[in-house]
Amino acid sequence: MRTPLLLTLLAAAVPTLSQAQGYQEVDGLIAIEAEDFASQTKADIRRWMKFDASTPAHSYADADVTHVEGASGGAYLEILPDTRTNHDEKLIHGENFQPEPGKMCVLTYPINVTQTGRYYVWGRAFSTGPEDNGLHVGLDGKWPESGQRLQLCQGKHQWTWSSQQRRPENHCGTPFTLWIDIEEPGQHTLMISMREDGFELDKLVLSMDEGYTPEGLGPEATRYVPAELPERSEFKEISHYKYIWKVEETFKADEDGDIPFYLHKGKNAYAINAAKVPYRKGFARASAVYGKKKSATFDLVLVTLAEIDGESEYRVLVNDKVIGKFQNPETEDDYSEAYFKIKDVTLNENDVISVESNAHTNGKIPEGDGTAFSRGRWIGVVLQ
Ligand SMILES: [Ca+2]
Ligand SMILES: [Ca+2]
Ligand SMILES: [Ca+2]
Ligand SMILES: [Ca+2]
Repeated sequence: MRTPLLLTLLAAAVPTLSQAQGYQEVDGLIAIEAEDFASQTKADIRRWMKFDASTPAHSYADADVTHVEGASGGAYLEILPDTRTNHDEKLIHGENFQPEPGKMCVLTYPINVTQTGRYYVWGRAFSTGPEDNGLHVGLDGKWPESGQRLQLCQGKHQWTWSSQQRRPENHCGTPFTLWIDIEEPGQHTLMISMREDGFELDKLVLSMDEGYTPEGLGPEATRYVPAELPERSEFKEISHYKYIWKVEETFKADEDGDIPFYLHKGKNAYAINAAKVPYRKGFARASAVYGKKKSATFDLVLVTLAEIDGESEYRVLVNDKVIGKFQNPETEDDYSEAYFKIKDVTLNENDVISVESNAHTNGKIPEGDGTAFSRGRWIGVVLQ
């Protein structure tokens, strides 16, 4: 029986990939959209929140407006609420300030690297005050000193790149002083965590090149994009099976009969050469042996190819006894698969399953002095 149209459409849909695809190092560089993180934890006191053009106004403490304009990918993150925006507001460790990395607002990003070594970490941030410009960076659950206290001093009130570490002797940091060392190739987890609330992060760049400074929106995110997977090209509407017996692999065409099958290689189908007039009268046959298997009961599905030239007939036999007769439907889609199910077929060891088909013309397609013939094509038998 043909699967209803709706099911056919559903079956053709390809499931989408999960959102968190991860990032790939390309020529010593990894670029990450901050808002496309894989996970956020330790977010009960402060939280990274995503802002884009569709974000409604929020009701958390905050000293500045949103800065979607100029954000890479049209989105960024901010840690809210922001209750320390200047030196007059109380500094509360573990609430609006967190000197220790990995304690608050921890985000993860899966990254894959082929090149090992030192990666300078750049953040693209928007700072509007002295207390919204610190961040910690870690790797694989560890927070090395070299990744702590990313600091932005210059470039206030605009999206600005920084790879500067805040140090006791230099609060504003100096360029190229914040980095992560990656010692093993392969999969890692980049992590960031809060130092100061109100921090706004748009993008991260990890670069092995010490002379490299991102500009503007920075390089395009180096997302890991997996290769296309092949979709199934035959037995398309078979939703489940125990065995698929393809003609070429399993069915032996009968060589003693008057009408032989040949293998139509392009379609992996058995077919009758209906160009030969004697082959237009009668059935060709091919058989398969169930083999040394336990007796079992299946739904058997014969899979044929419908043809525009005619509606071939089919017969399915077990040990020479006919158990099903079918005729292809009319079609305008040449070689589209048709499915004929016989329920509850019990097969025993060494039973012989045969399929027969014939050539047929529906008189619609002119050819030479007459009309074209379908070739009784079929591609196999499915046992469910
Ligand atoms: Ca804000
Ligand atoms: Ca703050
Ligand atoms: Ca802010
Ligand atoms: Ca962004």
